[in-house]
Formats: sequence, structure tokens, C-alpha cells
Amino acid sequence: MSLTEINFDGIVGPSHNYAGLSLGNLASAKNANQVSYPRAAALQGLAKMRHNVRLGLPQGLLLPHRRPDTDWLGQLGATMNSAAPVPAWAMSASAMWTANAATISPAPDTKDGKCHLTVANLVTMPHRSHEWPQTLKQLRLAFAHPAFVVHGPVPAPFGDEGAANHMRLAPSHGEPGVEIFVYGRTGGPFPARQHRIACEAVATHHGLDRARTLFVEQAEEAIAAGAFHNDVVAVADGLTLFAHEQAFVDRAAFYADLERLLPEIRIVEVPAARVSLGDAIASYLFNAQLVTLPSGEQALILPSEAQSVPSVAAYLDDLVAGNGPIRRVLFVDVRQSMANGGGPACLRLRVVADPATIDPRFMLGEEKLDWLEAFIGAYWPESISPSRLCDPALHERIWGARKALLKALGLAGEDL
Ligand code: SUG
Repeated sequence: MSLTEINFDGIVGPSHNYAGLSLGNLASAKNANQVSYPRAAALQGLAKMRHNVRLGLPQGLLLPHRRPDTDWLGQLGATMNSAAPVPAWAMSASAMWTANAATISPAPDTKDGKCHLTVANLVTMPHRSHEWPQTLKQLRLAFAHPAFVVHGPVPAPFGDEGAANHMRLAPSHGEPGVEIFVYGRTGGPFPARQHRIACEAVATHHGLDRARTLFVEQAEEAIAAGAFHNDVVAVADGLTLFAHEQAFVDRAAFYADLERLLPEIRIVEVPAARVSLGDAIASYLFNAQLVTLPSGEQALILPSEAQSVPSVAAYLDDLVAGNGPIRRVLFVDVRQSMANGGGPACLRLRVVADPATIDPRFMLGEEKLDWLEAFIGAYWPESISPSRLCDPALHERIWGARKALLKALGLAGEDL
């Protein structure tokens, strides 16, 4: 088995819209009720995947969910004619942010030597709380090989938002690492979405060695400034942790634990004096894909917005000019997703696995990207204005688009 990191990006669904549903996510609030462009959003997502494929990084996909989710509405005794915001909750394309799909512990970290996945319950936000059943079905299909164990969600009320609040540091993808679970207790005016009890449940179900597992509290000031997930203020890859100075409650203790467990660790901390929390969140500097390229170099794949925040642009110039571990900085345009608070790192779920063990219908190369581009160009709505969210003709169109996509991917016969 040759273990490598595969990024599973969510295809942006045809119902992509801006409904201002996520308290504490500043972009979601700011862009509430804007007209959305689902076709452009999905094409931007595919272009990011292509960018990464061309860097030599293995790439997978996860599917948009069925929206509006009439099964869930039925459980609530509601319909798309119910009072706001229920219809918007049922229409959200939020499953595109697959960093929130699940938490992954690669095989070298677990007691039984299998890769464990726990689907995230996403209970804090109503529009995300009904993602997990459809996500779980996809995970059970894509990772049906005996190399994986797929777990159901941690029970409510203990919020779990998946890999967005989880980091792994290891000398290489295939060697045992240190897993870090980041939870919140308070977020000032905003909810702390990740509960410590949920982190501990996932670590237990995954059979992690507690001596190499850290539970770290996210700083209240970070959540209050708009870091609704840890991946808005920190990211890790290989032996590099890239984090904002104000990301954690007790950074000294956290860094000391890391240095004890991984003496070769490289901590790249961005001082608040260089980039304020506000600038870090506005630019999504940390919501980058930090990747190890086939050459062994580390690169940061950032949203293009990061270039237009002066403190961040200046910091990035110095970062690559210095002799730290991050050697390259690359930019991708995911503006439609960014306007809902989803940067490059939100759009992907990292799984360390042998690509041969994945259901090939969930893997991607340039050829599949070519036809997916054409397919989305033909089927995805060009725009959605807030006044159309409850329009039955729009619902028919997006159900049809998803159905056709499943068929084209060879998944029509599956219960998805
Ligand atoms: O959960 N936005 C998502 C963004 C998720 C970003 N993911 C990571 N950081 N990993 C959220 O807040 C906005 C939907 C709306 O307002 O229409 C939304 O759900």
C-alpha cells in the first residue's frame, strides 16, 4: 500500500446561494441576499481542482446534496412554503465545504491500522445539521474498501464540524503522526461550533494513541473575530504548523507539547503585529491548502483575496523570501465560495490513503474535469436571486441537474 494525501473537493451544488445563515461567519452575513452564480461557483471549484491536479496532487470529489432537502423538511413537518428561514435551510449548498464532511485519522495513527472517518454532525447551524445522512452515504460508498472504517456522527448536542477543526502533523503522510483536535468553549457573541466532548469521542472511535493526541482550545477572541472554524486561523501539513499568534488559548503549552512529540516540528507563527486577526480573517490567509508537492517542497494555495490585503501581501512576500519550510505561494479564484466564508481549505477533505482503495467514481483527473466543466456549463443555473429560492421551477431544475450528474458519474443506481 502506498499512502498519499488525496484532496476530496465538494462539487458546488446547483442551489448555491447567499442566505446569511451562519452567525459568526462574517462573509456569510455580509453577502446575505446577494444574487449567487452557481455555474460560476462550480466552475471555479473545478478550476481549483485542475490547478492542484497539475501540481501532481491526487484529487477526488464529493457530490452536491439533494436540495431542497424535502425528506428533512418532511421530518420537520415543513415545506418550501413554510416561513423563513426554513426554506433557505433546506436549499443551502453548504455540503460543498467538505472540510466539514468528516474527521479523518489515517491508518498509521490508529490501533487497528485502518483509516477511520467520522461523519460530522454539524448540529450548530440548522442549514448544515441535515448534511450528515447524505454525506455518510457517500463516504460509505467512496471508502467501502476494508482499508477504511466509516463511523456515524457523534450524538447531539456535542457539535462536531469535522476536519476543519482537526490537524495532523507527521514526518510523511504514511508515518504515524500527532493528531490535534481544536475545540471552542466560548466565542463571545458567536457560537463555538466544536465541542471538546465530540473531539474526544472521535479520538476514541478512531483508536488513536492518546499520548500522541492533543486537544487544544481555540481562543475566544479568534471566534469572536470571525474564525468560526480553526482552519480560518491555522493549517498544518507534514511537519509544518502555520498559525496566527491569537489562534489558541494557550499557545505556549500547545507548542511545547508539539516540540516534545515532534522535535523536528516547524512552527510558522504569524504575529498579530504583522497581520491582525481581522486581516487574517478578511484575507483567509490561513484557509489555504498547505501541501507537499511531489518535489518535496511545501506550497500554500491561497484565495486570490489574500493578495489584496496589504499586510498579508507583504507578509507572504517575506515568507517565501525567507528560508522557512513554505517555499511557494499560489493563488486560486474561488470568489463565489469565499463570499459565503469558504476558502480553498474549506472546499477539500484530506484523506491519506492508497488511491487504489478508493471507489474510482470519486476520483478525478483532467479528462473527467473536462467533461464535468462542459456538464456544469449545460446544467447548473447561471444565477439565483433570493426571490427565487422558493420557486418550484428552480427546484425541478436543480433536482434534474443533480440526477443527471449522478448518472454521468455512474452513480445513478446508488442510494445517494
Ligand atoms: O459553515 N458557510 C459555511 C462555510 C464553511 C467554511 N468551512 C470551513 N471553514 N472549513 C459555514 O459557515 C453560509 C451559508 C449561507 O449563509 O447561505 C455557510 O454555511
